Amino acid sequence: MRWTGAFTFASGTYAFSGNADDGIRVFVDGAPLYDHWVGVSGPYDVSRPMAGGTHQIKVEYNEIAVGAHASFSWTQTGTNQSPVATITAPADGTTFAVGEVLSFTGKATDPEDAPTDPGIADAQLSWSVLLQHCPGGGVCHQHPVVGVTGRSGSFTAADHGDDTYYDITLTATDSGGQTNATTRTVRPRTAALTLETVPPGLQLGYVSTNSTAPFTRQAVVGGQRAVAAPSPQVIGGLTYDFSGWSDGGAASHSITIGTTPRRLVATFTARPAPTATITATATPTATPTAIPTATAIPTSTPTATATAIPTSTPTATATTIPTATLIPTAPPTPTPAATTIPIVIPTAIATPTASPTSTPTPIATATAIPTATPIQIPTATPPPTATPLALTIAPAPGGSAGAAPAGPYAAGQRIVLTATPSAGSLFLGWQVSGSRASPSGPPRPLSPSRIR
Ligand SMILES: [Ca+2]
Repeated sequence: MRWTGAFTFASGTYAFSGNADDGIRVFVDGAPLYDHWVGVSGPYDVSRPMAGGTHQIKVEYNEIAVGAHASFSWTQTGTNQSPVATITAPADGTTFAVGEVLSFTGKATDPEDAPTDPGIADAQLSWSVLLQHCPGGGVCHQHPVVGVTGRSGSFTAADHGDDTYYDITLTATDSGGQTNATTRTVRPRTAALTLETVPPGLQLGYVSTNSTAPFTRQAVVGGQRAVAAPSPQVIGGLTYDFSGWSDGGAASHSITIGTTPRRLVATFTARPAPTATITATATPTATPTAIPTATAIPTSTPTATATAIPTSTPTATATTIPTATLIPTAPPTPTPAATTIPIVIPTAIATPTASPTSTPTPIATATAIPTATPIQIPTATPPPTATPLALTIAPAPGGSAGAAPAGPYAAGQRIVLTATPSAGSLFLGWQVSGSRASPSGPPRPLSPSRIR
């Protein structure tokens, strides 16, 4: 007798149990769960984890004699716990050099499947080895190296350049599909490689990158590394040609990285400097640097004599032009002709007569620097300008006078005045009155006079 069916299970641990008076056997997904095919089974009970999902259950019954009964059932008894994977080799801290064989071993226990060593079956253990490459210590990318199943495996460390390491990962999977993974990182052993140039400061190549020497790189022991001396090179206006490496290698050659620090020197030879004559084609336009003026320190009090400089200009006061007065006389003379009298402007009028009204200030003082500082001479005061003269003509009764010419009048200028007597009047002359400016007081009146 056989019963089969597909059933959905939640992930967890299950107790499978039943009873049979004769033989019985149970399969889960084709794998035996319980097998008592011959004889009387009686009650049975099996506990195991089940992964979540659909599983095929098959129960077969073997009737032998007398009565016949068989039963089978299951119940979930708990959640499935994950296995615990452990890498036993290589040990933590293990390093490698290029070409070395790295072996790895591991195991896994599981609370439900195999709680004690040797743990779960080899087929439940899988390994992956990744080469991590992080150029310049930056972002890493991965290269798969190994993918195996079982308790152990090995691989040979490759020469993949500097900035590399291996991640060895063991993943354990229990019968319920729960997994657990652990990783061992294995880093390379390195040695310092210093590249120098003579003279220093020239470019050298390491692997595929040129850098200014000297510089040091941490290279993986056992690796082959390319070094190069580009030639020619120009630095500081001079051209350098490669001369030789300290290890005798060609300009570009490979070296094997040893276990100790190493120093490699590339020597360059400078070509003779050019001897071209330089001809100036332009006149320097730089502005000369100002030379500070030394300040002379007087050693004695200056004895310069002060020069009296007028600080104010005398004010010239114009002399009032005499006023003509027509003096009538009798008897009238028929049709008198107009009489003209030339007046000459005196030149003395424009001459300042006043004296300076303030005390002269000495130029030189105690701050004068006798040897270097020039004495500043005040600008000469322009000569006083004559104030324009005022000339008014007031005709006396008995005649009329022509208008006076417009001023101002220059010294020595001739001014013509006209006077016309009216009928019955006789021109006798001009009567002059006025005043002259005084430098020390009010204008002084002129003595009246008559001019014919
Ligand atoms: Ca488990």
